[in-house]
Amino acid sequence: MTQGDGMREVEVGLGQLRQTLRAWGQEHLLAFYPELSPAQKDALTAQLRTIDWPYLGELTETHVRRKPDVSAPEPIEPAPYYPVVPEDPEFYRRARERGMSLIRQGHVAAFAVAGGQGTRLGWDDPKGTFPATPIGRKPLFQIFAEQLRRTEGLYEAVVPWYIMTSAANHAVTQDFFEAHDYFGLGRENVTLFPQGMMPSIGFDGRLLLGEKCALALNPDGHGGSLTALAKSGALADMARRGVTQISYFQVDNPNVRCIDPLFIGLHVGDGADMSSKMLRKVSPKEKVGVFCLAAGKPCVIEYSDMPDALAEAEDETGALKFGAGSIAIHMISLDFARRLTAGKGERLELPFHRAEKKVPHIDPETGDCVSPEMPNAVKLERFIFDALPLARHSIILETDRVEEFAPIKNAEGNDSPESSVNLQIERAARWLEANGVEVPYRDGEVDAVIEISPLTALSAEDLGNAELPARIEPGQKVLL
Ligand code: UD2
Repeated sequence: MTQGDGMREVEVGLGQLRQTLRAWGQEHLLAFYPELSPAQKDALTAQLRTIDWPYLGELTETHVRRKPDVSAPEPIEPAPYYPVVPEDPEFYRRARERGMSLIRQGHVAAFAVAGGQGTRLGWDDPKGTFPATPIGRKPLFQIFAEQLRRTEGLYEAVVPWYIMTSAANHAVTQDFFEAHDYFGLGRENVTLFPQGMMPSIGFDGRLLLGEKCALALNPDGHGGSLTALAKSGALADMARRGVTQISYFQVDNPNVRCIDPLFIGLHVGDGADMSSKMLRKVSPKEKVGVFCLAAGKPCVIEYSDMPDALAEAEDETGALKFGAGSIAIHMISLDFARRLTAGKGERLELPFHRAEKKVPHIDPETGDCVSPEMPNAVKLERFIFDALPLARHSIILETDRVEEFAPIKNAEGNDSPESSVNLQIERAARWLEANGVEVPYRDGEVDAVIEISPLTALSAEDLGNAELPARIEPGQKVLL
């Protein structure tokens, strides 16, 4: 093919593209085309050609021009769950054994979603690199990696780890793992892949240019992780390794038990497709989704969509009626993930949620960079918990807040680095006390700074194998 032919082909292609854009009211996206370099022209047209315009047009109608209906489904009831204190300890013991056996046979993989933008925390690097522990200041990724290393040692099995990043943080995350030699897990057992992106849509239905040669995009939500697992080849890799169960968690919670034999055992024993951990909400307004049964099907209603009347309703004991908070920890069977993603690509049947955001963009008339002070666009995201109603069976396991939930989301106050450190110390103190170690308290708070490495213990029970002091002195710093 001569250069001239090639050029003509590009121009013809461009004419068609322009027509398509015009038909969808998006011709402004080519406003700066004439002034772009050849490489930029290619990049922009390639990006625009990947868009499924009829689908996006439909979403714009239902989610941007109109607001999707987020009223609570009816009839709605609280979802049943396995309590943290077992009614039948023998049942839990057998479940734990089952979980342990699955880990030992290499049937369990870990999966962290780490594609979020971490804006609230004010940490520009990937959230997983945030120094989270009280003394060692270990990054979140290292905490999870060390948990997996200890699990692998205890069970003499590999636990492959999959990490979903986003276009914005993939390269930095990859470099971080390289620089730390994959924290000793073996690079062949750690797979990083970026999640999908969605165009951010202006309130008038027009897409925004992030640069003159590129759309403004946003990550497609952790619900996009199912598609990303499939597209990246991670599901196929799991199948090749004999993995049958995926242990899903968020990057922001240093106390998460990445691999929990009891949870795995209950989920598999009940033949569940997808299961969840929950804890009792501390207040009606706590920012966690709530597990419900909607017309008999399990679902999570996100905190922002929960009507006050339901959030505040009490049961006959005076406890919150809808008090089962989701802490975004799930078991997902590989079969279920494959079923949901088979042949569907972007049309995964999880709904999109609308979030109104301030999206910086290029003004198509003036070419100026605009940083809006008020929300100007809709970001569309999918949530992983919307897969729950699609599961043929699903269980919920209650857990203990101190044991498993110390999230880092905000720069200060609730769910901040400081509140997380306090919870990590409280948990470490509990584990020590469970093993007969005396821990000092002042005004009801642990009067020491204690950190237990995941390489030392994964639970109070596991800590029993370590060499421990008889007591901790007031004000002491203890790193075990
Ligand atoms: C999430 C849950 C909330 C509760 C809480 C517990 C949602 C919508 N809400 O609230 O119900 O369970 O967590 O801590 O999930 N992420 C991606 N890609 C994305 C978006 C997010 O990987 O496109 C990851 C992100 O890196 C983080 C996690 O998902 O690990 C949570 O995201 P979030 O901070 O947006 O959710 P949050 O804290 O409002």
